[in-house]
Amino acid sequence: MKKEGVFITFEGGEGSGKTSAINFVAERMKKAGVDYLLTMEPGGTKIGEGIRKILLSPKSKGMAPETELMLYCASRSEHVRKVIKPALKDGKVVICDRFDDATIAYQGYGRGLKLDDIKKINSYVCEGLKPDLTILLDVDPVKGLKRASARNSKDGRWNEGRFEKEKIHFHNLVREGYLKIARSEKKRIKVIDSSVDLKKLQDSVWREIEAFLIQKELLLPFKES
Ligand code: Z5A
Repeated sequence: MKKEGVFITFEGGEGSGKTSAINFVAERMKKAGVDYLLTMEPGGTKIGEGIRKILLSPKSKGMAPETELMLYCASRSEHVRKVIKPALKDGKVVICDRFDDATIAYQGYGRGLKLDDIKKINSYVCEGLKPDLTILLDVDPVKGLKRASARNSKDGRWNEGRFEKEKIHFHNLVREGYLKIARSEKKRIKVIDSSVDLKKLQDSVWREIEAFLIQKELLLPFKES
């Protein structure tokens, strides 16, 4: 029987460097022959992609926070059952750009919905699945939003999403929320300062992931020849 895989999530505010760090980690894992799957939330399935469009569209301005919560969780329900659990069963290292901590940080600390309600819904939706390791990239939202906006202009993504349009106060609440979650789960969540330059950030992230994969016997320790 195949050994169960591991579930690694990336969290952090807008422009904190999740995508850049995940792509770097994927390159390293590919070179090392690790069997991995990259995925993201909201999204990761056909239904999830449809929900993502609704959630991030500026046309959804004014959506009730409770509706927003249910849509993120509906996307997650599909994702857990159809993609994440089967991949873990198949022995893969699953790397997911945002997961349940994002709902606590954004809909809980950011929008002010009750944390206990969110935890109950998350637990129902995830059927007990929790990340084995979470990398939280922490950066001042002013800096993160500047990076995201520079990237959007470069890529021709002129239309900012619904969350990028939120006031800085909202992004500060989300950041504080993430840091509170991290303080309560120090073993699972590794906080990495993402205000440093990109190369430094990618190296720090890889060091955490490499150590974790070696500990789980999914990667052989590198030996100098
Ligand atoms: N959301 C929610 O509310 N509830 C939930 O349950 C879930 C999500 C799951 C998804 O948006 C939104 O949904 C998200 C939270 C909410 N909204 N917000 N805010 P998304 O998937 O479209 O976007 P995102 O997750 O926020 O990611 P992002 O904006 O694409 O940022 P990123 O992936 O963290 O950053 P990046 O693309 O790697 O970097 C951005 C740019 O900065 C890029 O040009 C990089 O080259 C540059 N960069 C990155 N790091 C550095 C450093 N260290 N130095 C210099 N430049 C850097």
